[in-house]
Amino acid sequence: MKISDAKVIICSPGRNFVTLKVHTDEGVYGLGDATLNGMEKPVAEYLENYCVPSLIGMDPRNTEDIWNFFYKAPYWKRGSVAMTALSAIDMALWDIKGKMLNTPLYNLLGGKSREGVLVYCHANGHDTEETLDKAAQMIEQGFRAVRLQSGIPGIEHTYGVPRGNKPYEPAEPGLPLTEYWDTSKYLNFIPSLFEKAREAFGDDIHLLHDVHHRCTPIEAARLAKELEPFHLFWLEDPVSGELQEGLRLLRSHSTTPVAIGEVFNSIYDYTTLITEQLIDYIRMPLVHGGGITHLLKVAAMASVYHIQTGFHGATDLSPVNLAAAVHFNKAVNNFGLQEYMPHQEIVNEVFSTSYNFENGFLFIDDKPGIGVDLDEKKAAKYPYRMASLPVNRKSDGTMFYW
Ligand code: KDG
Ligand code: MG
Repeated sequence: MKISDAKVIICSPGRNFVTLKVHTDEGVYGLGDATLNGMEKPVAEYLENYCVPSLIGMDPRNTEDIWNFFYKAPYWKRGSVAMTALSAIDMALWDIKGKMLNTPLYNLLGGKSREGVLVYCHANGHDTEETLDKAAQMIEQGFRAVRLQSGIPGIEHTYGVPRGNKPYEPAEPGLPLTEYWDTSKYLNFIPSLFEKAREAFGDDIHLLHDVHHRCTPIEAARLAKELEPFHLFWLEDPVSGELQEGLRLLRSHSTTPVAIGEVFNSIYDYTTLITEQLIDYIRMPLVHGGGITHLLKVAAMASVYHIQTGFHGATDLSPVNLAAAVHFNKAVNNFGLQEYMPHQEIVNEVFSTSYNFENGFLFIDDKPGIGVDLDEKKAAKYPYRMASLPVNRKSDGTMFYW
């Protein structure tokens, strides 16, 4: 069996998605998500100009060797662009494997550890009242875990809170906008949001919060400590995780669980965090972290240290990634929680999916492989539109971290 062709499809039903479609000489094809928000074209170029020429002629069943061909063998390795491209290749090959063996992906990863995958949704409001109203609506819809993000008094616009009544979308058309940030205003406000949320929703609902890497280690330690009475399911990206040792400070001050790594792309980003048990959940998603082959290894290493999966799953990751993540989480023993924000309705015109939400959980059907398809004619109706994530400056103008 040989790979006969591989095509990169970029479409923009409501937002940009990059999909790799790998064809074989036996007529079976597989899909992989290659979407990297704001950097869609570089991934597409990397795939088309570097990966696809080598991929053609390879035996798609050799997922391990092909993964290492694109990771270990190149002199220049890693980075978000290259790893997203590799993730897409890997996902597409596992999709083909499932279709060839006529079995859903989760069966190839160890079978069922559970039927449904617990998910969390987003409640994003301009202020406390709106955030809690949205959380109440989500709980009404059946969600058992809700992430709360709110506008901060004194900060003009807070990342992740939709402008006006637009749907959630952190990338804006064109070049990056500048947003301004004030950590002390943020730190003074957030504990009160969670205090009110616990008063409103009681103790049974899981509450989460994303810091988006905005704190220094000592600021993050203060926040995690002040949030302790409200028993968060996790505090996400409290610091920039690239300084893994920075997490030691937070850990020594607080028992608030920590999730890190949606911007990571290798097991080597996690070694200190995992082996020193400085985190509780790995956020690195299949689409940016080297696909199923690599995440199986990261999850296995994490499980030795009692750390669970908590994959990134915002709407800028395509339905192909989400479906693959549900299979993965259904299978691995150390699944923790999956992020789930339903895509806009228009996305379903292009992608037909295999998962459904019920009572706080995502379920996946038993279609072979990943179970998602893409209608190329419909995709062509929605051409790529340039959009970028914002950049951040402190209120005095200093360029700031993501
Ligand atoms: O493209 C970036 C977004 O996916 C990200 O900022 C959303 O932080 C996010 C999250 O946790 O979903
Ligand atoms: Mg995040």
